Amino acid sequence: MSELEDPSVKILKLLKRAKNQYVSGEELSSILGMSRTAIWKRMDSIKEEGFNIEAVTRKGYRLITEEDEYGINYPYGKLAVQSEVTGSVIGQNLKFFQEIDSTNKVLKKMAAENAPEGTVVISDMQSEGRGRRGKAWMSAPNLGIWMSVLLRPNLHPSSVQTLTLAASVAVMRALEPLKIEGMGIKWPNDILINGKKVCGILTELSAEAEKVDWVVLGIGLNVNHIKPDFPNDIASIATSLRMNINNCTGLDRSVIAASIINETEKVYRGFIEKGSSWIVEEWKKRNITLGNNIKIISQQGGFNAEALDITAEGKLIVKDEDGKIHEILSGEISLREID
Ligand code: BT5
Repeated sequence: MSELEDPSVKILKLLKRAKNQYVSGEELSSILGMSRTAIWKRMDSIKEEGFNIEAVTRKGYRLITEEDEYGINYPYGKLAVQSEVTGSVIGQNLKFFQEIDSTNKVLKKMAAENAPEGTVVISDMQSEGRGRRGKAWMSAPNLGIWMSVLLRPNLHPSSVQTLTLAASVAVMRALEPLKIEGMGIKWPNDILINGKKVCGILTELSAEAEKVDWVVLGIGLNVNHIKPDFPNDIASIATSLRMNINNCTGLDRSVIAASIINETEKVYRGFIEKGSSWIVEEWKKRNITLGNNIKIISQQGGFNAEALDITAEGKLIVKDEDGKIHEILSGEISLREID
């Protein structure tokens, strides 16, 4: 367990590990180095997040698991997520909201006020969730993971695109145990399932000429939506994890959010230790873009091309219909058949 970890998180981890069995106050107090009264007080903060804890004299404490309407055992919240976090940087400082305007907006403000690397902001709903160029991101309550992660990499601003690719690799790695067919990354970092968008990532940064100050990775993942949960304008282009798993009544967002946090830490470390070529390889293994005919959508108008490769910096290399090679740094592409 990390030294920085909140004692309530440590208690919850121990109670979860005991799987509905009692853990004595004495045992908790010796593991945590806290008095039994201090432990007892901490139980209140855990109960406040909706966990059902039974306390029985001479037996101790027991976590009672109850399924909600989605078949999920524990309520979505700060402690529920942190009790599944295994790394030591990302997610140690975590703010959880029931409702805010945008997790990226809140975290950018915290970054400017010196929040530490690895700070995470999650909200059950966003009233002003945003995609690129100010487009709206639909972030209804109870259904998805709307989360932002703060990094302070020692990088030149031109390397941030690789970090953007790294974020999509981390989300894919977190979702792979679900064994969903047809899932892959559309350049640079949308995750699609059979052509429909399940996850979008918005990277924002502050940098000086030579060095990045901070990067905020904003991750929006549709988890428990069924088709009628999407507004008409996106119902035909969006999907959720639940919609792609047979007989699924719902997935535990705390567990998935924590897996994304854990994989982001591993992939970020990999990037720092092994460099951008490792990220590019990890990205290529999971991409559904290279080798396809695509359409580049830009403000100057679109053109059709074949996606050939990506550079070490994450730029997309394409060949247009006249055989000319272009490198695209950012922008939008469509994977649809050329019309
Ligand atoms: C993205 O933008 O894909 C990045 C989305 C990032 C959202 C996260 S949530 C946490 C954090 N806080 C924020 O405020 N934002 C980040 P873009 O590629 O521009 O895609 C936007 C387009 O996706 C919209 O114009 C819609 O067509 C579509 N869209 C909107 N909501 C969607 C949803 N929930 N699922 C799938 N597609 C959606």
